[in-house]
Amino acid sequence: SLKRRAIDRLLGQRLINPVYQPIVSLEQGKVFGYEALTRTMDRTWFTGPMELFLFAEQEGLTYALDRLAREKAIDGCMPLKQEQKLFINVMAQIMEDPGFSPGQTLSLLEQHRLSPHNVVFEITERSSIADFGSVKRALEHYRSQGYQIAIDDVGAGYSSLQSIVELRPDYLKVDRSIIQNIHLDEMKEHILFTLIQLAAKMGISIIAEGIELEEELAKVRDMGVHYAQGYLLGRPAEFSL
Ligand code: G
Ligand code: G
Ligand code: NA
Repeated sequence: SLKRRAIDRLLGQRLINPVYQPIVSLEQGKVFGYEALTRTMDRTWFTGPMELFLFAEQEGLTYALDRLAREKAIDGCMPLKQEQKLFINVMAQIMEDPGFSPGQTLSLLEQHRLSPHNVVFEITERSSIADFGSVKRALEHYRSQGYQIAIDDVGAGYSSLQSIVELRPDYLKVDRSIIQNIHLDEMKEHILFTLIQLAAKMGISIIAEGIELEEELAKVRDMGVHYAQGYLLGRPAEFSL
């Protein structure tokens, strides 16, 4: 089909660009790192990353697209400081694939004078994880090389408490649906409070996503959240030197 040809062209000519959104340390008031978000140059066929990744999955091209997105994310992150982290989205299914190897990632990092210590793999569960054992083994392997792990969209979608328990991530990214208007909603506050307590017991840091209002920022800071991300703190943008 025409759409299939469009994605083949996109992959062949590497027609994606990452943008980067800051993640701020609330304790230090500094940029802790950036999340890389894929943007497509082919806006005719693919309006955004969701549509692109969904179609790639249907066509059996998840692995190829994931690898391209990861390489582009590292290539475009030149001004990252040694102490900052680059958060890269990876779908959980990719981790189950024995072909997924951060080997190419490593040499690309070295070309930019970065190391696995600069990288956090942000795991998104678009569907539930079929085989926790294999994902766990993969993550333990990456972690032994210095990579860190975040679980994305906690409190929404397919994200499960099981993945927190089984995968022992370094960060939980609490979904925007919980953060939005948290200063007005006691139930949301209870949920975040519970996640903060759980995370503290497990040695996990919390990242609050989708902060748009000063009131939301003040609330999560008062509650003891470590890191925050959202339009109030910075929109996704290309790095400019
Ligand atoms: O930036 P935006 O709101 O358009 O992103 C929409 C969704 O696409 C987000 O949930 C984000 O996690 C996902 N996404 C963006 N870039 C990537 C990527 O490089 N890899 C994967 N797997 N998902 C991505
Ligand atoms: O999958 P993940 O939760 O990482 O999704 C990130 C998506 O959320 C990106 O598409 C990004 O553009 C979007 N985003 C980031 N900050 C905000 C925000 O403050 N408000 C809204 N509405 N979207 C945001
Ligand atoms: Na994400």
